[in-house]
Amino acid sequence: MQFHSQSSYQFHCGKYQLTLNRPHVMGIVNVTPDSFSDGGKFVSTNLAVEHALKLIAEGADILDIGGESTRPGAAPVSLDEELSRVIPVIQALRGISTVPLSIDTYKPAVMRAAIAAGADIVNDVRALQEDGAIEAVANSNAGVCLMHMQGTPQTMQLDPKYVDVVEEVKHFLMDRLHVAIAHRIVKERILFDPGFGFGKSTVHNIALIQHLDSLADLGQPLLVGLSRKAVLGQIAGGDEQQRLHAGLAASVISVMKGAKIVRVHDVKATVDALKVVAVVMPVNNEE
Ligand code: 9MG
Repeated sequence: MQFHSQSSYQFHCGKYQLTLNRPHVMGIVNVTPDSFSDGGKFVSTNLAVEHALKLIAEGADILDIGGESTRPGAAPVSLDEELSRVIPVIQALRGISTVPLSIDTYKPAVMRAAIAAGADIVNDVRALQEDGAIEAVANSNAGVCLMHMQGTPQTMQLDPKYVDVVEEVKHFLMDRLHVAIAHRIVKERILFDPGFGFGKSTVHNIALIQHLDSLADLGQPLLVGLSRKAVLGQIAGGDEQQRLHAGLAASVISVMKGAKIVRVHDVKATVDALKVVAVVMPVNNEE
């Protein structure tokens, strides 16, 4: 496989300017009952922070903190419940770490509270389409990840349909970019994400991986999340816990095809794999 011609982006998020001239690893911190269960809120906050610190020690460049599952079929949680899960974790991490923090949410009230607590990036699987979401980001200096999704997590995998998935995802992301820019969110603050598994069949996901370079050519840094996703099981077999090797292959391919950030559960293994890519990957720092 050829390397996609690698441009280097400056990504402005909160008080950080990340130079994306090497692959960056975003570690996933899910503050949901199935991740850090029982023992009450205090215990789950402590366990989430402990897990976050482990990911930082393993080399995570960014942490993505989420309090509502976006898995297919997952039930939404209330605003109060989501706030009570994520805000204490962000506050605790902000006090002890300088790693850029991302909040995984589509709710404007959670965005605002998370940014006030010290989050630097809003990772929105709905690409700022909720009422008030654009304003929540525009009235801050946070970076934002605009992700494509067809449908909602409750319905998205029932029967996803596209005429041309790659062109439709590209069109959606460019459209959301223009809306964001019209609200004075400068392009240096914006990441694109094709949203693997969000309203996409195996065929759609594979087509998007194959054409990732054309998404990278849209001119915004690309974030990719394939870690432990069903498409990897459909290709390589295995349940969620058995998808590490397939996930590493997916991260390496994504970066070779131009992705700048990979969102993963398995930070140490991914960091090691991407060090190999970074060493042999030509980067054009002129852009
Ligand atoms: C929250 N979340 C789950 N999967 C994701 C993906 O692929 N990308 C982004 N940006 N967020 C995701």
